[in-house]
Amino acid sequence: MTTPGTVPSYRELMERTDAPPGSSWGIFGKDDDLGTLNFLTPEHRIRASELVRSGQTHSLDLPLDAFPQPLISHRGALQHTVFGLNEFHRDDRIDSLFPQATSQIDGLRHFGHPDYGFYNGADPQKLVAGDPTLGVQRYAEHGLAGRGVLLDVGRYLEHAGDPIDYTEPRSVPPSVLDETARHQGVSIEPGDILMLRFGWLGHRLHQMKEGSPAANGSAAGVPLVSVGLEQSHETAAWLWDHRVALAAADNVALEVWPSTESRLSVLADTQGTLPVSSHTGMLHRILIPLLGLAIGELWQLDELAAACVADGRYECMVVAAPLRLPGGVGSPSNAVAIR
Ligand code: UVW
Repeated sequence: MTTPGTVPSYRELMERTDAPPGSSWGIFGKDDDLGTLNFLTPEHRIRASELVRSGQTHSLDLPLDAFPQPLISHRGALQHTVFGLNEFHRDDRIDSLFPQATSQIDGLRHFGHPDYGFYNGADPQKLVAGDPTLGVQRYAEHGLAGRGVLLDVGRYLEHAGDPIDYTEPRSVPPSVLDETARHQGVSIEPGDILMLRFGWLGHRLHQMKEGSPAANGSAAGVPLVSVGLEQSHETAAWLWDHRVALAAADNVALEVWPSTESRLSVLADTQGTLPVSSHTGMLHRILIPLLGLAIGELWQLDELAAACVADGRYECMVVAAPLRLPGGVGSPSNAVAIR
């Protein structure tokens, strides 16, 4: 197993001939199914625990029923039934739970690369219910706790006189992440849980409260648009070279959505063997199957951001408890920041 200090750079990954170029396959072991969570070691957890000062906690999850009209149309609203076996007892059941309908963590079977397949060459036949291969349960088993760093990109861009227009897709290049970190006086360390606040979710929730049809996104026939990370190898390099263990954001896909302006293409696109879809050009196709990056989406970061702004401290301990669902594709994140 490679230790974080000895992992190759993204440039070196791109030069690989023993595995797909740009992939981390085999770097953490030939049968690895944890990916970048390998960067989160016991030493990191101990260091993260030392960041706890006030003991104040901030939930990073939305309520499970936050979107009665789904943001992504195929991920419908859950049905929650509460029943009792007698007058003095209650039990409950959830039907139609789409684990990625609200604040979530994407596991490593969520995306494959059209030319190279799934992370570490996993057999796609095994990526079914009942088989644990690349399942999100691995994150639960490994334990997801470490140093969280918040980059408040939305606030920084506002300060820089270039505020985000949430009605447009906007690509945020890695240079803006560097500028934000510099502005906040914080650095990204190997094994970090990176949290990017664009302000998108707060805007969305506000729209929902106001009853705007745009708030229901694709469910209302309104195109879903979101600010997010630029779809480029430079972004992938930035995340990998910083040894980010998990990258989460308060938007719908971590990256900009939709991916219509993306420069990323795969051989299958250019050879015409893959129909154009909403996944064409997505950074997900590099981050998850090639790098093995754990991704968080729709994380609720506004409250945490307010606390960080108040005392100028943008690092904390983050603990997340994804479901131990064997073969799960994604999971509610169940994440909490402790400061
Ligand atoms: C999108 O495809 C928008 O994001 P995800 O499937 O990762 O939730």
